[in-house]
Amino acid sequence: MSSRTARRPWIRRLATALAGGGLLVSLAAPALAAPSAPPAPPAPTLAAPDIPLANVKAHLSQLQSLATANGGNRAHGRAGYRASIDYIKAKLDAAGYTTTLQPFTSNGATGWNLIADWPGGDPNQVLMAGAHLDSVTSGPGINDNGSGSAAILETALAVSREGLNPEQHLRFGWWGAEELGLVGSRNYVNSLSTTERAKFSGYLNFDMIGSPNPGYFVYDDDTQLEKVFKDWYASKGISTEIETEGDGRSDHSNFKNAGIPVGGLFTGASRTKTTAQAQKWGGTAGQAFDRCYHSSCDTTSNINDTALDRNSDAIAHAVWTLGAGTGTPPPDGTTFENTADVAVPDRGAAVESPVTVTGRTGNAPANLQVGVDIKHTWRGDLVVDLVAPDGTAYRLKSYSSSDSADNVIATYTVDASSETANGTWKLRVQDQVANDTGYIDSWKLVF
Ligand code: DTR
Ligand code: CA
Ligand code: ZN
Ligand code: ZN
Repeated sequence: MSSRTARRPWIRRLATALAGGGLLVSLAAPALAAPSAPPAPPAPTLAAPDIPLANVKAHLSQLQSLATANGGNRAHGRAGYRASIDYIKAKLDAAGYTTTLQPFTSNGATGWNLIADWPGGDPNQVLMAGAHLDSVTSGPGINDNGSGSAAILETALAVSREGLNPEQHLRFGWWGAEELGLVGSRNYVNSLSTTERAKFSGYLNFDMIGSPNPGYFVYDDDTQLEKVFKDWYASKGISTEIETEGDGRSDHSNFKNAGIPVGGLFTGASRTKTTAQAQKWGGTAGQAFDRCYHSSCDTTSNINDTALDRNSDAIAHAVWTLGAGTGTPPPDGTTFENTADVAVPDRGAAVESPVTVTGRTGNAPANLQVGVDIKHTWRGDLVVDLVAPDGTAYRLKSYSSSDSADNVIATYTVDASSETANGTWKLRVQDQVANDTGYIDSWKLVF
């Protein structure tokens, strides 16, 4: 399984569901075939809550006030930017996030990125949503990019309100100095080690998502991330187009260049809406998506509420859907084995052979392979269970009065996805009928 695929447990969960979870038996010989379990339904993911437009707009009003109180903008190196960062950081600290201010210098001035981690989730599966918080010097930058900044802030606050406990680790970022050339996000990506970059399952970018004459554009850089947004919009009866302004136009480019899957949404800037686009989206053909792009009129009146509301809800949907993962790493063939012989008392108490699993993350897979080698005459006497570290027993083989063949040499498939992978697993064997004897020769777990 490619490392890229490994970053997306949600693909594997679907594949597992299609393959059918539950206990399947493939035996070396002779066949003890068990009926294959019906395909298990995909695990239901939690539905995201509605993101209240009023809350998002309240953040925009705050950002507008901060610009007005600080020279009319929130640009890199200006007081309005630092005031914007402090506003957002205070909201996140109060909501239980672990926040970090990451300073950097550009054009001789200090800027900051704000990184907010939601505690929990698999540290090896990081899903990040980001938006640049800086404006140009000519205006308050409410659509560009208060809109993206406010929408991901309110999504982060919704995660806290809901007490979401996603499988993946959620991280949010607000970037400085995007308008100077994607500077802040480049500083952040450059600060990540190769190992840290490999832990990202995706980066979602939101730069201008409330344009007054909006289009509905979806980044087409990564097909899975694109699909999450396109399917959501389709479910609302809204058609979308791919964002065609090309790479390098916003902060996702730095993540993409680092090999991280990226996605995002955009409602348009200075380009002109076509007649065809106006027919499907409404608005005014022949007019720019945002006539106040990089201008002093990019104020709170430069927002289309419907577009901002829809995109805020689409962001929450993506975070809930993509973050839910299963936290179960994909099968990689790692094997843990015990070859010590353990005698099985004739018509006696059950015996156990332990295997200690270490170094795994998250849960055991839905198709955990259990290789068993038990030397025993008239194997029908035997009952064989796999016991998880928490004591949960999974029946591998039941007693059979008619199975007179010798030895149990078999591979069983167990849906152990609800079990923590690390810990001491046991093979439990009991001989329930007198006069045939044997022993556990070896057994193993293959992840
Ligand atoms: N560079 C962004 C605006 C922008 C222009 N084209 C795109 C495409 C995708 C995202 C953003 C943009 C800015 O001025 O901040
Ligand atoms: Ca909403
Ligand atoms: Zn801009
Ligand atoms: Zn922007």
